[in-house]
Amino acid sequence: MSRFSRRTMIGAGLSAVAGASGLAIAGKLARQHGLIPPDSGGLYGPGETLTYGAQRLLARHSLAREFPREAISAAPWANPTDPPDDLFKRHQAAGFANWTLAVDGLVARPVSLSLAEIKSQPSRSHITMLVCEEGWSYIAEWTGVPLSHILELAGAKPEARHVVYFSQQHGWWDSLDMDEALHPQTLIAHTMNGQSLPVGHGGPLRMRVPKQLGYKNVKFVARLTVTDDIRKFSKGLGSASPEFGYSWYAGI
Ligand SMILES: Nc1nc2c(c(=O)[nH]1)N[C@H]1C(S)=C(S)[C@@H](COP(=O)(O)O)O[C@H]1N2
Ligand SMILES: [Mo]
Repeated sequence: MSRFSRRTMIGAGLSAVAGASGLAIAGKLARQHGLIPPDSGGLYGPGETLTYGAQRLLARHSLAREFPREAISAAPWANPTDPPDDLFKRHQAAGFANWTLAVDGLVARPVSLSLAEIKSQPSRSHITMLVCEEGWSYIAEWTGVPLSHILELAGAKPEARHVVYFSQQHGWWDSLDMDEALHPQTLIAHTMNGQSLPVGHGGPLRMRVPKQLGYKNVKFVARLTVTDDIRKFSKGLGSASPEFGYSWYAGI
């Protein structure tokens, strides 16, 4: 049986058993295939497992829709964020010349890359929609370094299971599984519509993961940690978002 039809069957199986004999069985099937999201406990846990499991089996290698240049939103409105702290303001005043992206954890070569070094890496662009769960969305051209390239540069180890990313803004962090981290459209974005990424949209560096909702697209990213144990971060839910009731997996 081909990989694809096998996946389709497992995915269809997940949805079917969810309806027929309850979420417990779907959860068991998902577990057998290693498809348990970090926020699988609690009231919404079985539903989270089902969504994540079915999506990862059926759609893991699909691309987010890319749009023609004419579709770029004229004046994208930046979602409000808390006012930046003093350290951020100092970086901003220095034109982010001293901004660094640290890469550590399960890597052969921990690195700390300056913004200039990031900008000199091979880049990729895509015109995609940023989708906020609260309804406001916009289309922009994003340019950045594929996260896969950064992981290769640092030498992510084979036992890596998640990439955790931290904002310089207190309280904002999230994670991706390795499939999503290595997805060709997942970028550490430094440029938006051909200009340095504005602070309002997360400059100087943000995670741009078009296959997930807006909140996974963390702004002001300063550190990446590669791990085989996502549960040891904070409350063990894989991100700050589930601590506030949002799903860890926010695939679209
Ligand atoms: N550090 C940080 N990252 C963040 C946020 C934030 O408040 N702080 N908001 C998130 C949410 S909820 C959304 S929808 C998008 C909004 O991105 P935009 O301002 O480019 O529209 O950024 C996400 N990343
Ligand atoms: Mo959002």
